[in-house]
Amino acid sequence: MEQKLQSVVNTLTKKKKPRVVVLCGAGISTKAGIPDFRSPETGLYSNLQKLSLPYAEAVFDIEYFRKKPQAFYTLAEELYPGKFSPTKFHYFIRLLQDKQLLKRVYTQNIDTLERIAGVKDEYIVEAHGSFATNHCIDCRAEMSSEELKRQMDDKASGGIPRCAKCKGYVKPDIVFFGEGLPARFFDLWDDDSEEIDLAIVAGTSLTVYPFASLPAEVEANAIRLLINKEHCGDFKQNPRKTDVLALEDIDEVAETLARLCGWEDDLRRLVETT
Ligand code: CNA
Repeated sequence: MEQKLQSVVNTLTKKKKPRVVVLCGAGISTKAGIPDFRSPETGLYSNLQKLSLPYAEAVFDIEYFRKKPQAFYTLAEELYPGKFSPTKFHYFIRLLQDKQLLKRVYTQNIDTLERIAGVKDEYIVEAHGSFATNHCIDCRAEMSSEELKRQMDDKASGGIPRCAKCKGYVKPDIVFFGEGLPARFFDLWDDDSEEIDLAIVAGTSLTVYPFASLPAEVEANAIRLLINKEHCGDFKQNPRKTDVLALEDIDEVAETLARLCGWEDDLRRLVETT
């Protein structure tokens, strides 16, 4: 592993002002206790029987939500931010920011753990939205997170947040299947994709588009590092000579990378004090 990571370590420590982009998914948060979608046995999709869904993805399908919002809100209860703490890998991203190497982190996650680890807004693109803001799915009126949570907790009234104006269902601004991604995602990627020295792709099965197409759009002169238990996406379909594969536990790879870069103490300090 250490030998494999050498080109990555050289880029991080020897190159002048390297530009690092992190592209990540649910796998970076499994160690925080949040299940991913597709890991066999532990993933959400294999544990959704209790929601009686016609198919697993229905829980994040906007048309299904219109008919049966209960399934999403049962899951939202489990995933709602505030219950979880960042992992070592989240702090590794923060370390990249502190060392002024981070150009951007594009995350598919809705758990906001990048923010909680101290990564600043300007560096984060929440490609699939987050729980930070909420809107009525009919009239688009905004609802504060406090009010959303209050209505979620009001089980006597059903626990499904409803719009004060039109009584439509309200949902957090998480991008469901059938909805578009935020403009910020496309705007920033247009520029960022041309200015990358190292792309760290971590904790994603690279199956949800358009996010899954990002690694293929990283220019040929950049190094791509995949940290994931499975070999997937463009790393499998169109491997490049300079690709680095770390098909191991994400937090362990983060620790190894920090050690090889001489940042072990910095990472430990962030984990212990943030
Ligand atoms: P996914 O399809 O579930 O893939 C996760 C990947 O991570 C898999 O390839 C796993 O093998 C891998 N993995 C899991 N744990 C580890 C680990 N400890 N070390 C190494 N590899 C690991 O998830 P994607 O993100 O690719 O799918 C996109 C969906 C998932 C997005 O729309 C998210 O909104 C959605 N999601 C987000 C969260 C969250 O916010 N934490 C949780 C569950 C699902």
